[in-house]
Amino acid sequence: MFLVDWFYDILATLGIWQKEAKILFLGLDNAGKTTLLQMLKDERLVQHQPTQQPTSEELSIGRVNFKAFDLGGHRIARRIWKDYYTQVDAVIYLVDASDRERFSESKMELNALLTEETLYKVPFLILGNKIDLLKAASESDLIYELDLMNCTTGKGRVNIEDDSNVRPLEVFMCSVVRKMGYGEGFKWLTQYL
Ligand SMILES: Nc1nc2c(ncn2[C@@H]2O[C@H](COP(=O)(O)OP(=O)(O)O)[C@@H](O)[C@H]2O)c(=O)[nH]1
Ligand SMILES: [Mg+2]
Repeated sequence: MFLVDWFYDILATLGIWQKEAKILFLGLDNAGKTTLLQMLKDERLVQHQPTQQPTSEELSIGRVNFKAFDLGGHRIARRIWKDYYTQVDAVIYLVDASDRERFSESKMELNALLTEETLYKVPFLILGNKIDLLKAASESDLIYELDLMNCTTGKGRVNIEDDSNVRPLEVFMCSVVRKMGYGEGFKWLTQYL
């Protein structure tokens, strides 16, 4: 699954509805958010808006706007993305799967997001990044470490009723630098945009 497929998918999906989308990239520093944004930027003809805050970055592809923020320790950033995500359409949460020492910190930040009222029912794509590294956790390990055993809603096409109170959430393992895994995740996400 190449990024380009996802790109046309998302534009097709959004184009039909004439809809703009705001997608947040969140996660601890060092998770790979900047690298992923850079990847999206370099692979396509896109505009890159210079970032105003040192802890955030922004990118637009068509009518889809991506913003990335570092969580954990960056309390100023929190205020900024809270303003932004009153109308966010999806959250892509990155975790460094090779950094076991920070799993609990990442879990805390993720849990804070999942219980955030303004993000109620917003789809979450969790990316377990850096699986090219030997010490990277497996998908089931990561689901356990992040306490998501009862939260995942299923890969593939899963219809979730609007009135069901269920938030689409899945975990996909990836390696941003190897360009693998995240395309599947994006594709999964587009069905909920
Ligand atoms: N081995 C490996 N390193 C990665 C991967 N993705 C990002 N990195 C590295 O992780 C570090 C932090 O990445 P960065 O994108 O700056 O993380 P951010 O703080 O979330 O924006 C950088 O040195 C990246 O090169 C990956 O898939 N595998
Ligand atoms: Mg960064």
